[in-house]
Amino acid sequence: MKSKKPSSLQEKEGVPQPETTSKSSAKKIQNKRGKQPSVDAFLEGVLAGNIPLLSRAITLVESTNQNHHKKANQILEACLPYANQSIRIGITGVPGVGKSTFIEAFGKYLTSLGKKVAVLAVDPSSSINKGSILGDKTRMEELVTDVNAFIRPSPSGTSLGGVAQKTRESIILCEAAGFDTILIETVGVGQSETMVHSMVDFFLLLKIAGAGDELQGIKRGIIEMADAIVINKSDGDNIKNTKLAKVEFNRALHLYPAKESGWQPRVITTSALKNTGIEEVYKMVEEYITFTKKNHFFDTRRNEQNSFWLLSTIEHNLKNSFFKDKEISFALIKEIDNIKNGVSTPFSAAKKLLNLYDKRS
Ligand SMILES: Nc1nc2c(ncn2[C@@H]2O[C@H](COP(=O)(O)OP(=O)(O)O)[C@@H](O)[C@H]2O)c(=O)[nH]1
Ligand SMILES: [Mg+2]
Repeated sequence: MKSKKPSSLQEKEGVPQPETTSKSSAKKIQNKRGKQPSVDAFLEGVLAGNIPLLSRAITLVESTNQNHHKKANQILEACLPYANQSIRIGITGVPGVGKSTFIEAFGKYLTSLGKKVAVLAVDPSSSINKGSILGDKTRMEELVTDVNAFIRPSPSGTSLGGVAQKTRESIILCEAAGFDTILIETVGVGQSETMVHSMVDFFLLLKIAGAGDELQGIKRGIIEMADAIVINKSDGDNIKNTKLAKVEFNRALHLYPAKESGWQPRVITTSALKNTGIEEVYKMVEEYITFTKKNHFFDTRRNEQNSFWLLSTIEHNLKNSFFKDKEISFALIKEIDNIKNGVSTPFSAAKKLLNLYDKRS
């Protein structure tokens, strides 16, 4: 939504604005925020763990405005030397399984150990169903107010790849801001688990006990990615069922090929609501980190992930810069016509356009 009046709220253009913003409170925020800080000021703020500045840096990352992008990239680059020092944990599971409640319990446990926890999300549905973010925050009532926790809802975007890219970049900012544990929530929709898996050290699948065949309805690929299956809602009348499910999952997991990490995935029962099993999950994650650091899988995988990020960022940026170029767009339309009229082939047209792009850049 574009504002016609000039605004001192610099990150407005290219950032989806809530429709219900009250004009007077918007004015107050604008006055408070003033002009957009410089890259150096952003860096200083992020490194000092300044939450408002961290949030604004993430907003720049999420923005579709080219100027914001440029600045975001400069901030990210400057933050890189300070990133990479955290443990990144991915949490997936179908809606209603208790991810947000689990993150509240797990996050609170982590901050009680003196850790700083950032909660990010990759939720391709959240841009359509914005209400879910609000629901999540109310499930994280205590974590939201915890000074050692930072919760950021899923960025909106048209493509899952775009959403994931923004979350990846936000990880770097959060790490530079001193967050040592990054939790990334995702729903079992589309390929979002694969995306999250490509940016975390430990991948946790949340489940609830079903009736009978526990593996039914779970995509095989997700089980293969999981380093642990946590059967949640193990409380009240459900304890017996979760115990049975645990036995069955353990048996099933042994049928899967060994993981590259050498880690044997575990099954743990929890009640996020009653706060049981949470410590056990953390101890397991710690054990995994020690294990994979010792056998060098941890670093190998991070390096692989970094190469993947590098390549996908190049791809993303090249594509953007190519298609956003006005001269290219004009020439592209012409070439499409040429192909239609049999004057040119797709290959020679592509070559011509790429040559034109080369000359311009
Ligand atoms: N009994 C019980 N209910 C839970 C537990 N964890 C979550 N819930 C409930 O399950 C519902 C969905 O939880 P939520 O955290 O929003 O799930 P999400 O959609 O996966 O994020 C809520 O009503 C929670 O109170 C648990 O351990 N035990
Ligand atoms: Mg949730």
